[in-house]
Amino acid sequence: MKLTIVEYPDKRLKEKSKSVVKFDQELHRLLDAMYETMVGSNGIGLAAIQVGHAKRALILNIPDEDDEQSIDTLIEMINPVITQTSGVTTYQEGCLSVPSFYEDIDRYESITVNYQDRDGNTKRIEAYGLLSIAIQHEIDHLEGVLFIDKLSYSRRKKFEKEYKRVQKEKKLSKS
Ligand code: QAP
Ligand code: CO
Repeated sequence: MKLTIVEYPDKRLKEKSKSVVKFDQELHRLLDAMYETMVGSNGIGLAAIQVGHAKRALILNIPDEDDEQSIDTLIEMINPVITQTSGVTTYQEGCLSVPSFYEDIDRYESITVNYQDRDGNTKRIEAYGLLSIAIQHEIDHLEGVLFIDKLSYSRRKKFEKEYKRVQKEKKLSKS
């Protein structure tokens, strides 16, 4: 089932998500619905809070070297924890919860992440490139942090102005 994406400035995006303790059918249904929602919105990453569930769960679907995005490249992370970081990199990020806005954000270049899969099995991944950036972006969602929260004061002001203008235009085009 395709779910509704929570959009900024909805307060739910500031919530800190809770650890998952039950790896049951309810969790599996949520993850399946998140996948459908992400793919249907042309996203490459989605955290549970973006569909209104404050659970430490996220999914990623980064296209591979052949630029193929499919169920094969899907990664589901439950209760992820970054255990190692190195280097710094900058990437122009966007977010399904902040539509039509993109800004350069600094992230760690590579990270090691411990997490659980949908059945509760412990996993570890070493990530670099776009996958590393996407994981950091999604883990921020679990803490109630958006990429726009990382902007300098002046860029944030510019964002608020631009975003309000676009929201107004959207409303007008609907009425
Ligand atoms: C997070 O972002 C991310 O504004 C995932 O109109 C960001 O899937 C990972 C999207 C940067 C790695 C690098 C955004 C789709 C999708 C939009 C997304 C839009 C349509 C964003
Ligand atoms: Co996001």
